Amino acid sequence: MQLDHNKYLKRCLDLALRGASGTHPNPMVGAVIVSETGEIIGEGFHEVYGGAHAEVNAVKNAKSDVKNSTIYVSLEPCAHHGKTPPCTDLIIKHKFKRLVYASHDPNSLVSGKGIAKILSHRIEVIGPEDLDPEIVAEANYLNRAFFKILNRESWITVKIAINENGEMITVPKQITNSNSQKDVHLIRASHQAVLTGSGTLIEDDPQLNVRFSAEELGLAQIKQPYRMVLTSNPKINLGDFKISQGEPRARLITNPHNTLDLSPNCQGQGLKLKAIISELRQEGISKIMVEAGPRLSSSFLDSGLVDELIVYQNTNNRELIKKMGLKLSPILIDGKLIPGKANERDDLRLCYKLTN
Ligand code: AOF
Ligand code: ZN
Repeated sequence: MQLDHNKYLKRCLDLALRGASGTHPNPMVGAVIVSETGEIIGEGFHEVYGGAHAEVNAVKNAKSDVKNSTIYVSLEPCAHHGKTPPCTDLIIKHKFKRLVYASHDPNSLVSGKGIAKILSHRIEVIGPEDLDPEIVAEANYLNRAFFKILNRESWITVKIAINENGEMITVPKQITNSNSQKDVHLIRASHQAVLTGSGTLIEDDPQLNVRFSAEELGLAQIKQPYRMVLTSNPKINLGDFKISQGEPRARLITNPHNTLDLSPNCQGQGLKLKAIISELRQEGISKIMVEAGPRLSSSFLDSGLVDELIVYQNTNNRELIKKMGLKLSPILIDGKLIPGKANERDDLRLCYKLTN
């Protein structure tokens, strides 16, 4: 029987997304075990950093013998002894007939290493080169932050919301559509830290945490992001604001000499933001969402540090984006626009990829 690779890999990607909160800096990975007759007999995903890999969970959850079945994985199975034993050994041990995987794992501990071993055990391997480029692009897109962070860099997402006049709205409570709020909370949950400025802190008193349940967001669990306020104002006391409530404790980031100038045209400010991001990276914080007012958001955009800009717009009028004067290019995968999840009614969510 000819198996529909796209169908099972799509399922892998859906499963992988359930691990969007708490797996970082590991990738999101899903695995599906399919019998010779095309029945799904096991499913699993990487649920938490340091925990079992997707393949291990799929084998553990299998409802019948996996021998001679096909294992679909969204990412090349690992070949190293890390926090868990190599998944390639598991595939060999259980005598799978075939492995189908959608993305190469550029991690030098993994890349290509396990595939040769699997082939030497006469297990058929179908990799990205043999698959539909669209599903491969989707799998690569899912782990875009992981791929960048492997190169000792950070991933930065800036989120803004604009009203029908193209003016920026700083907090999601001002967006009428509750789907946008849910979306924002999902994005917070999938980042390690949410960063804002003191302007937003004072004006909006935001909490910047995730207040939807894991179930509501379609996640296995929620890891609350670190919350950080960037300011040059030494008088700010976080205890005066809602952000001081809850865990993990919010933190103030100031320049030691209080010379942090975040105005968009301030010369050299990009460097200061770079220094802050690189310090956070050294602490292991490498996936950061900026949810701030126009000044800090613009500073980040000017700094060249931003990987993705997400704009929520409560009208379907793309002209407004142009009015904002932003020089942006939409996310393109193999020439196709990936607009992100469209919201119900009149809210529009636009994702712009700003780095390669
Ligand atoms: C897989 N399946 O589900 C995941 C993989 O520290 P460890 O042992 O968890 O290994 C982490 C590395 O393993 C990670 O950097 C990536 O290269 C790979 N992740 N591989 O076969 C999975 N999460
Ligand atoms: Zn593994």
